Formats: sequence, structure tokens, C-alpha cells
Amino acid sequence: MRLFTAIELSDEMKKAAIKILHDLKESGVTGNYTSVQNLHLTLCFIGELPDSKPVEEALSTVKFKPFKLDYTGIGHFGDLLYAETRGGQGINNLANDIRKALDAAGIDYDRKKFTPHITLIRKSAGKAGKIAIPDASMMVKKVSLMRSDNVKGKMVYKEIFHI
Ligand code: 2AM
Repeated sequence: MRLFTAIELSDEMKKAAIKILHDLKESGVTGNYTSVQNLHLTLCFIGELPDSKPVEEALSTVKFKPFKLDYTGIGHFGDLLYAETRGGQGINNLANDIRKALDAAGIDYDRKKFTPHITLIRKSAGKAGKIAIPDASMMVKKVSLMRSDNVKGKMVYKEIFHI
């Protein structure tokens, strides 16, 4: 199974993301828009493993203090458009501690530099005009272990464990 750890968005943060997506569409940006149920912030991408139990055990050793998350703007990696977020030292410590716990358990993961982001559009084209960034925030109190499945060509993400 394909695994990753993520922050699932509160309703307020989701609503705000929907508004951003709507405004991007209005300003003529095309591409593969993330479906509302798939909006999330990836903390660590693990990839294919036959069993999630070792990851669950490793994650159980991670302790973190709740921290505030909000939107700060729109950014892009090439043609991938994302919502930039701010989670302060809390989110960086959390991502780091997850990596350390996976290292201690001998579980491999994507070691790319952690850049907190919420993917909004893949293969985007066109200019995002002036997009207002909604004043939404949430307290992050939970980290989800997600399973990603390709169901009839669509990615379906499901929480299978959380801390
Ligand atoms: P994203 O965070 O840029 O949107 C499930 O595939 C999630 O893990 C997606 O959100 C995806 O991209 C993220 N992810 C991070 N690194 C990945 C990788 N090497 N391969 C696939 N997905 C990855």
C-alpha cells in the first residue's frame, strides 16, 4: 500500500481552500484541480509498503504540541500550484520528529526538503490574478497516516491511523 502522513484540514481551512480554488478558476487558471475531499498537507511521503503496522508503531512514538496553521499565499513548484501555509516552528519540528521516528524504525521515506504546502492544482496553466487569501486558521492536534489508492484513475486518500 502507498502511505503518507498528513494534516487533514479543518472545515474552516477547507472552506477557505475552496474559495481560493473558486477564485483561481474564475481568473482562468486551468489544470487538474484537487477535489475537496483530497485537500491535505503532506508531512512525510513514505510510499509503497506491504504493511502499515511498523509505521503506526513508529508514529506512536511521536509527541507534539498543538500548533496554529494558516494560509499565507499561493506558490508553485513548476506547474503545481499550492496554498502556502504557516505553521511556525511547530510544523517543522513535527515533520522532523516524524522523520526521526521513521529513521529509528528503519522505514524509508521521501527525504526531499520539507516545504509545507497544500496542493491546489496540478498541471496548471494561466495566470492566477489577484487572489485574496482568506483569513482562516486551525489548531493542528492530529497527524494522520493516509493510504492512497488509485480507484478507476482517481486518487482516493483514506486515514488508516492517527496520533
Ligand atoms: P503533494 O504533497 O505535492 O500534493 C500523496 O501522494 C501525497 O503525497 C500527495 O499530496 C503528494 O504530493 C505527496 N507526495 C510527496 N512526495 C511524494 C512523492 N515522492 N511521490 C508521490 N507523492 C508525494
